Amino acid sequence: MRRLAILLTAALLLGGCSTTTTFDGDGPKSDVGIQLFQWNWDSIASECTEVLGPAGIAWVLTSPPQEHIVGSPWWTAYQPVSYKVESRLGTREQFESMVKTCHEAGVAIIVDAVINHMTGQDSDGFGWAGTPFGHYEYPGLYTEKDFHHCGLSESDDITDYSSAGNVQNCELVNLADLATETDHVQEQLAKYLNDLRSIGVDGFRIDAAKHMPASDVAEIVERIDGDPYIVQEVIRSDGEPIQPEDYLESGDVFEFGLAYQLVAWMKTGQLANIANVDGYGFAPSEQSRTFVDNHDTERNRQTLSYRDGAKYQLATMLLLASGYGSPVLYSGYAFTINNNSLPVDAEGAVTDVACANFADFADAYADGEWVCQHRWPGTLGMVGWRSAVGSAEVTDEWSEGDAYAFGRGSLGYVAFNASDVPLEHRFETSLPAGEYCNVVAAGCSVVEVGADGSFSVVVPAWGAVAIHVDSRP
Ligand code: ARE
Ligand code: CA
Repeated sequence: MRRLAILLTAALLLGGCSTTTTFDGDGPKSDVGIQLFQWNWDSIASECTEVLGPAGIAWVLTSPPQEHIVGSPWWTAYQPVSYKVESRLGTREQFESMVKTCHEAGVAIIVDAVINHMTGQDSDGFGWAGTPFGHYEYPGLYTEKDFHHCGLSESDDITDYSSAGNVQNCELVNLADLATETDHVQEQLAKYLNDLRSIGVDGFRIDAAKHMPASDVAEIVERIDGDPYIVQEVIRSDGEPIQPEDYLESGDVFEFGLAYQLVAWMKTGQLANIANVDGYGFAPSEQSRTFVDNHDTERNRQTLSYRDGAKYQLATMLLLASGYGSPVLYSGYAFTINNNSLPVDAEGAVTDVACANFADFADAYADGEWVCQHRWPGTLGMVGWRSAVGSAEVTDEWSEGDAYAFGRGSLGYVAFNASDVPLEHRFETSLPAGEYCNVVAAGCSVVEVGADGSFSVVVPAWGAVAIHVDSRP
């Protein structure tokens, strides 16, 4: 697996960001992924065709596709009842059709794999597809003996994140904890993941990886057919014995540390820190998946989110411009209360996505409205910018106060302004003279680069101006 991960990374690095990856789908791609949180399969399929493929986005991370408990909150998806590909996001047929459509659009499919646990339900019930289950009984899959009972607290729940044994053998919020070290459990998990592979799934997010020993994850990943892409959720928290670095053998990791730093940098205006992340103790760049927010952090408010409007957009643009790691965008629905607002029909199935119209960052979103922040002009513009500059070195760096700007050689230049006041400045660049489009503004607003490579522009408050050689009027 390590070799495969390195091969994929090498493919990305060698050709820079605009390389064709080793994923099944063909076509020009960036190294950028996107989490489409709780988007149903039909909606993901059309987004691949209409937006993601044309924008050069490499892959979509879907919400968990397996049968789950019945109930209204979004998090029912994280309580597996069986491994039938049948959920409120769609049927197996719809899932298959999504994979095919996305591949045709050149977009790979990465699935959120919930493999640490089953449900957290103390009473028996039936899953979304009608399968009966008990807390420690899943017909045809698992019985009592296949679960951990850590015996370290009265409820068997995790009580101490400073103890690896507690974190890995006790129950995460009452979720029946699979004995992932056993042959039987690993075999059932491999059957599920290989079923998805047979449909064409390109890779997996390993949910709650921290709650399984890295060696268990490695053994499970080893059982997956072919060369799936792997990205693991191991939340970085100070003082804990289990850290993302422990899991690099099985694949990439999400770097939560950078998401937290982005909040700090947006406050202090120290955007230039992104160019020098060496001292922060982040995962190695080539195995780090960077992000501004995900479905958990937009709820626990530990990161920026769509609610932060222009600041959120600025952080996303900064991440997309950075050579550290590979970004994963996030797109979900508006909510005020964690458990509420997922738009569903009378049966509880998630309805098709209709994106909110984007006019202004000051816009408020009604609960249940699909924000579609990935369609904001700054985000799509910077995905294109990232593809255009590839692996070119950072040049012509400039920073003053809350502003920060840099070029990527003769291919592109970007200026950020993390303040309430517009910034007028003449930027020195290594770009060829001529007219360029500011790709982060809607339409093409023209920027004129002079014979000496400089251009003068007003960078909006909490905004950016970005130009590159592939986007000229
Ligand atoms: C729900 C209810 C619970 C109930 C349970 C069982 O909220 O009250 O007991 O069901 O019935 C999601 C939701 C949970 C939900 C769960 C199951 O967020 O609220 O529980 O689904 O339906 C830790 C883990 C990390 C995990 C976060 C949330 O380490 O892996 O907690 N993140 C993933 C997903 C979640 C998902 C799960 C795992 C479970 O992204 O969306 O939960 O599949 C420190 C530590 C972190 C720790 C964090 C929070 O920062 O360093 O490791 O994260 O605290 O405790
Ligand atoms: Ca566990």
